[in-house]
Amino acid sequence: MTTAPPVPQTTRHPSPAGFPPDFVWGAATASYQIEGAVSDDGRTPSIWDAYAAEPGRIRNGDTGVVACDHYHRYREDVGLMRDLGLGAYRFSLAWPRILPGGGTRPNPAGLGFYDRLVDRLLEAGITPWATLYHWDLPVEIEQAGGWPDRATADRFAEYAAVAAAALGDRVHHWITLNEPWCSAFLGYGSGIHAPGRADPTDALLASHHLLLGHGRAVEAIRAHAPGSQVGITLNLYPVTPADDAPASAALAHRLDGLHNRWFLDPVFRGDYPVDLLDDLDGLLPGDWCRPGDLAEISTSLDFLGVNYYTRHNVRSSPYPGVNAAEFTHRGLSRAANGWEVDPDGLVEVLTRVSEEYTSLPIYVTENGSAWEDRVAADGSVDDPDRLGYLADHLDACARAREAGADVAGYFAWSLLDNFEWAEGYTMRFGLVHVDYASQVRTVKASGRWYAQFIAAHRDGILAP
Ligand code: IFM
Repeated sequence: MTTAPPVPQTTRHPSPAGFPPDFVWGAATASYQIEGAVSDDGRTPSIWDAYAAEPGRIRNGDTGVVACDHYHRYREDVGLMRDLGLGAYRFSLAWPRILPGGGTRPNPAGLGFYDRLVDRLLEAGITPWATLYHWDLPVEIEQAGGWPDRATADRFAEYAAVAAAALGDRVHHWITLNEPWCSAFLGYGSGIHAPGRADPTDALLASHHLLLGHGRAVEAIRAHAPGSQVGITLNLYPVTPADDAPASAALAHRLDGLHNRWFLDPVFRGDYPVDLLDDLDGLLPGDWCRPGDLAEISTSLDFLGVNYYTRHNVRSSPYPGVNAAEFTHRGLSRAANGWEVDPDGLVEVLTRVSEEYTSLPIYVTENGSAWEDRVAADGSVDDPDRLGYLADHLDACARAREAGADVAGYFAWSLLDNFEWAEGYTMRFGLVHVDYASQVRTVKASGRWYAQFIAAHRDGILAP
């Protein structure tokens, strides 16, 4: 990275001085999205292997069979992180590598990969942040009922104990779940994510059991990796009415309930939102939430992880059912996947969480954008839109800090271009471009800018 870093083409120019000396600068990935090597060293299929193999599920029939081949190229990838100056790397563990077949017997070869990765990170001076569940449930556990089945919370706690016992001597930052809203509502509600089931009761039960598993996993991590920092990552959105109609305001409140409060309230207040419980009456069986569940779910944490991408603007429409909500846009620029670029929404989310829910440190554990990158003849990738998005959202973090939110770190999504779930390889979020045919990595202009920003922050701290 010797060429001059680019200048963000954006109205906002965040200053490294807007962040405290111990601010954590990172990037994030997830196992199925980058690792490949789906049959190596005893790994068995997850629900994403099964789902991706079903015709018509994923754009272009893409799968994670090879992905970024990170399983074999992790040394090179850690080298890229070191060159970028990252202080932390957030990755996820593949459950079926560690406990193949959804069983209880740890797989030394699967754990060995994460051993090597963690050791390499530490040698490079990069702090490992491990996420236990970024969506790769072993297929056998899905066949036994999956997340709608309460027993899956127990399986998850067992897995957490194994992972923490194996890695907890070196991994001191743990995230239990990534975006349980997606696991529950996309995986079991709309079916556009694995395992592809579409039943509202299953989705709600899945959400409760994911949260129960989270609470139990926190305790398992604390038992096996004492002294660790433990948190959960939620994907949060401001939900804003798009017009002045009272029905739109009511709809926005309801969707805010399903997206945000359904997870924030039980984790931080030990209760589900009453308005939603009224709304969902009849969808849930009588014993879905048992005595003691909410106490487990609201066990104390060390931090909250927030993933932020965009805002939901919604207005009420005259149509019934799911069509009653019409999602609109504010006329802001839109990324390749259609998501509006709305950094003010990040300020709103961070300040809301810190004012209404928790005084714990908040880490932005994912934030990023997909654009149609072009590789120039000289091999470089100039990505001014991603760079502008990054600069604007770092500025949003600084603004949220000024407003009083304890934003303690930022992880760009993503380190590498990768398998974007139902969109396959069509959406590129990386700071580093991946040529999937050759597996050549190229740091994009946004990555070079991020490296420069991190270095300027460090140099500001070191300056006398
Ligand atoms: O790629 C995903 C990631 O796995 C979870 N959060 C959102 C990202 C972009 O869609």
